[in-house]
Amino acid sequence: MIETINSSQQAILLEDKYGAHNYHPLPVVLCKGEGVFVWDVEGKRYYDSLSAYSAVNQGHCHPRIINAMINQAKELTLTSRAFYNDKLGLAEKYICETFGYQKALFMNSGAEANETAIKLARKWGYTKKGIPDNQAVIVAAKKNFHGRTTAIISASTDTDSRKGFGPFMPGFEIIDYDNVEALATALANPNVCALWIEPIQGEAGVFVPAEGYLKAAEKLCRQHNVLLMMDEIQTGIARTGKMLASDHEDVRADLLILGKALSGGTMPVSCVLADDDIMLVIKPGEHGSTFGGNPLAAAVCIEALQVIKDEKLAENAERLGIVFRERMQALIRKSSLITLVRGKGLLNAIVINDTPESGTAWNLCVEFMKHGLLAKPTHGNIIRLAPPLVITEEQIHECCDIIERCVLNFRK
Ligand code: IF1
Repeated sequence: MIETINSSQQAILLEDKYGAHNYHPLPVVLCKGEGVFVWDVEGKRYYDSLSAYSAVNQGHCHPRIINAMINQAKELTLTSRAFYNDKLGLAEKYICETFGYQKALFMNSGAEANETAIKLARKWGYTKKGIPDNQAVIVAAKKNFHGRTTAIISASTDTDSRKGFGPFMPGFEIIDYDNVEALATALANPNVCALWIEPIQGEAGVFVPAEGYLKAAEKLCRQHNVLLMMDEIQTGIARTGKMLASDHEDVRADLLILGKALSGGTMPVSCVLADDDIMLVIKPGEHGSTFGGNPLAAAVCIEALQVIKDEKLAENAERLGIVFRERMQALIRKSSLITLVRGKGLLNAIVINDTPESGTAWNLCVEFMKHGLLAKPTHGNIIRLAPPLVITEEQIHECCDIIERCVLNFRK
């Protein structure tokens, strides 16, 4: 007989007993989501200010996306790519036209999309740039986050992501982020096939590079015949106030990597976009996955992107991001607990005036939770604040009121 969860404590105990301990969640057990709100098992409502790390940009359980999912699920969910299906081509066309590329390769998780991009870049390096076999180098940035597979963590500089998981994959050179000189030096190596960066480093703590960095990176890539691989899995799909964070500098990646909100947080859908001269280096049978490009994901992806456009969520993120940062700047003037706020659109972070090890950011997030707002620290003393993009101005002020009340009343 299947048990039902009757209390948060019961759910936590079950996970502790039967689940891997690979996370340390805030002590809240959610059972319902709708728009900007989530509810715990006891019926308490919270503002979701994390959006599952920008996977729920369209809001929890968006009716149009859920209906698209239900309708397709009743027809056909999975064929494998051994056969065609009647939805994938529509999704490939839709996403190519949305972002301005010739080809799309659908996968599932963001990590899989990054792995796909690595393989595309390397194969392009060997077959088009003439890099000697197995000598291809991909340049990545310190403090990057691109996923948790063993190849991806081979390019990570984060101890928690790497410790105990070696040996690591060769072929990555790590340089300072937001440093054009370091870029110029690294990309001059003729064996470099790609530069792999996030337009804003999310997990590192919402690090926004200096104005012009992305444009300089694009220029240096063109100059050295290096592919620009842009990981927009967290920053894309309207999160930063434009359809892509790259759009703020009018930068066009050679390999555009998307995930998370591609499905509105309903199921794993990711995608790599590129033009023919890059995408077609992978031949039939050389790459793929069981669920990659399944008809359910295809139908959901089209609707999830259409909602972003129809509801003008990028414009809303741009406008309310300014409101949010102005409120936080005002709070900084009133409290020494927060040292700064940074971000673009509705991808923001506040930096807490205490050491990462102090636990202050965590304790502040627990206070937020008690007052009806869910957020979680990233890297110790930085709290990311990223609500669903459907949030209204009145609701963003309510969130800021909660943050302000907790900060001004916080006692260590
Ligand atoms: C976790 C972090 C965020 C991403 C970027 C690729 C991926 C992610 C820019 C991989 C995924 C998620 C993973 C999730 C928590 C969250 C996260 F804290 F891990 F680092 F957002 F910052 N590129 N980020 O942000 O996509 O394979 O997960 O679909 O691992 O705990 P994925």
